[in-house]
Amino acid sequence: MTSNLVSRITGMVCEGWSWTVIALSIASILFVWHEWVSKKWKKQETPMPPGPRGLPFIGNLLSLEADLHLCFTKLAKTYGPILKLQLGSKLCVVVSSPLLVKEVLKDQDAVFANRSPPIAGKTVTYGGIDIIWSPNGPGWRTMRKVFGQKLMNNKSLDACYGLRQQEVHQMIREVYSKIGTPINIGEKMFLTMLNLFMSMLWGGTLQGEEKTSLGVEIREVVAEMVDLSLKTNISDIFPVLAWLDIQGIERRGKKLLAWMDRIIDSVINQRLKMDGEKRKGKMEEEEKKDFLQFLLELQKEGDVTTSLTMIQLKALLLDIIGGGTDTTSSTVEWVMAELMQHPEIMRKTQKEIEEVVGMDNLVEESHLSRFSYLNAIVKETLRLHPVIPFLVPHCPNVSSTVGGYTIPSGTSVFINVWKLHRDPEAWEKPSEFLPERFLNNTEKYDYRGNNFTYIPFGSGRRICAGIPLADKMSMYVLASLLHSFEWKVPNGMELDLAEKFGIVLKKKNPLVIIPVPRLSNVKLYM
Ligand code: HEM
Ligand SMILES: *[C@@H]1O[C@H](CO)[C@@H](O)[C@H](O)[C@H]1NC(C)=O
Ligand SMILES: *[C@@H]1O[C@H](CO)[C@@H](O)[C@H](O)[C@H]1NC(C)=O
Ligand SMILES: *[C@@H]1O[C@H](CO)[C@@H](O)[C@H](O)[C@H]1NC(C)=O
Ligand SMILES: *[C@@H]1O[C@H](CO)[C@@H](O)[C@H](O)[C@H]1NC(C)=O
Ligand SMILES: CC(=O)N[C@H]1CO[C@H](CO)[C@@H](O)[C@@H]1O
Repeated sequence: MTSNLVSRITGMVCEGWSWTVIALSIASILFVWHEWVSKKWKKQETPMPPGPRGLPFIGNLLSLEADLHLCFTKLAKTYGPILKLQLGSKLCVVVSSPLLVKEVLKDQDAVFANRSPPIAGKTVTYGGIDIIWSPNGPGWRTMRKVFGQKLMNNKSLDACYGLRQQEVHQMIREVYSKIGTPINIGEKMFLTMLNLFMSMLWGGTLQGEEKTSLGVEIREVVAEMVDLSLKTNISDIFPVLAWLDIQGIERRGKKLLAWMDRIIDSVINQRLKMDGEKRKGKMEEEEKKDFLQFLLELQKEGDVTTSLTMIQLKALLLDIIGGGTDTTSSTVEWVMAELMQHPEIMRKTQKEIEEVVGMDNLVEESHLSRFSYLNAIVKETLRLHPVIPFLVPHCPNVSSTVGGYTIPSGTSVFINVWKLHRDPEAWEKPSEFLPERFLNNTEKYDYRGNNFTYIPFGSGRRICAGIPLADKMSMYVLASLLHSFEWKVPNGMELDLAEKFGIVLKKKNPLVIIPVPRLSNVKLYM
């Protein structure tokens, strides 16, 4: 009886328990449901950016035009300053107003300072461990630090001035030998800049025959790498298919890297051998120092905050060639093209150079800071023709919000610099070439990306790492071309400024013009 009662009571208690459990379960389900619904609502509060409707699977792939900068600008007219495009399974967002660009490159700089490297880029840079493609992390920070503090400072740059001077004089000699015949300026500048970089990187080692033959080999590899990276690549858009490597981009990239790697290895080994011999022989003298020398000395010091692995060192050398050659040579070509269209501006800058240098000398780098008009011309040229028109795409490492829209992590974010630079709200007569607008505004518009209406080198922590060198090299080469020669248009040739989109914004039709000597002292050309 008692046991019966006990069991009844425990039964009731248990029943009570089970009711509690059920009630609790219902409550928690309601709670989870509520959370889910409110999250959904929250999601609707920050929707994805607007954009053209795409087809299933391929997205907006077919609606893109070849000239992406024009296409993006047109789309921005319809969808506003932030819009999305689905390219296969890749989500891209294009941002094109100063305010939103500031949100990406300044307010949320750390989050957006990552990359989503294309397969070709990754393959030719030892798996994307270089400065350009590394994510925002310790490896990237060390390499940037070494690059910025050890290579791009005044002392290191001055130490290899002799190497630059030698190459610029060589260029003047070569142009002089072509007097009266048409020269393809873009092609000539590409070779000039490549020679300049190779000289600065490891030119201290190589002389004569060896230098020439290595130059030819590297030129071929770099040209092929550039060519490869301009290919639209199916694997990037459909990563599912990447393992097939349908276009052979990965295979070709690997072959090119192996080739380049062999060249760099042989240069480094030669340098290490030379150093050993030198230490055995005479005391080390302060001679023309190149970048390789700086980097190897840094490694010998063994400071942990600046020590690179050998593979990082090699990737850095490759970045300098890859990031510097095409950009600086295209800049020079665009400046020359604009000056050919504006003879009065050409005359005015030649007069400025003449007043500083005279007619009995060649231009030296120490003159550059006094060419304020030429400086304004380069700035205005980079405004109208920013040679990297969308920056290198940025990529958020976490889902974030820009302009009230959600940008999922892993999205490729394109900054439409081309459009910012022609925004009628920021620029008077935006499509006219008026270098004067930069003359009295040196602190307002520099290359540091402080004003989001003018960012030819980007802004924030991912800003171009080579600005001091880019500035020096393009000014030095330009001033030399303008001081030593007059330039004429070949008979029957039309000048134009049509643009062709690529990672680097190039002239659609190459600038071909004829040099005429300007200096009376022929010895200066020898
Ligand atoms: C007129 C010439 C040049 C222009 C217009 C230019 C422009 C740029 C731009 C727009 C970026 C991307 C910035 C971003 O992603 O937000 C960049 C990155 C970079 N540039 Fe340049 N550049 C030039 C010359 C050079 C030179 C001469 C070098 C090397 C000596 C160089 C080295 C680099 C490197 C290493 C990066 C990657 C930085 C990073 O991702 O952290 N650039 N450049
Ligand atoms: C994203 O980057 C930021 C800034 O570097 C960092 O604080 C954060 O931990 C990163 N988040 C993830 C998920 O990696
Ligand atoms: C490097 O030189 C330039 C001009 O020659 C000068 O404006 C700049 O302040 C110098 N930078 C440093 C860190 O000395
Ligand atoms: C940036 O330049 C624009 C003119 O183009 C000017 O109105 C604006 O005040 C500048 N912003 C800053 C922060 O200097
Ligand atoms: C720039 O300033 C100088 C004097 O400082 C003046 O003569 C010149 O007219 C100004 N140029 C422009 C475009 O404002
Ligand atoms: C659209 C696109 O992502 N294109 C990439 C395809 O791959 C090449 C190299 O193979 C990249 O450089 C392109 O950016």
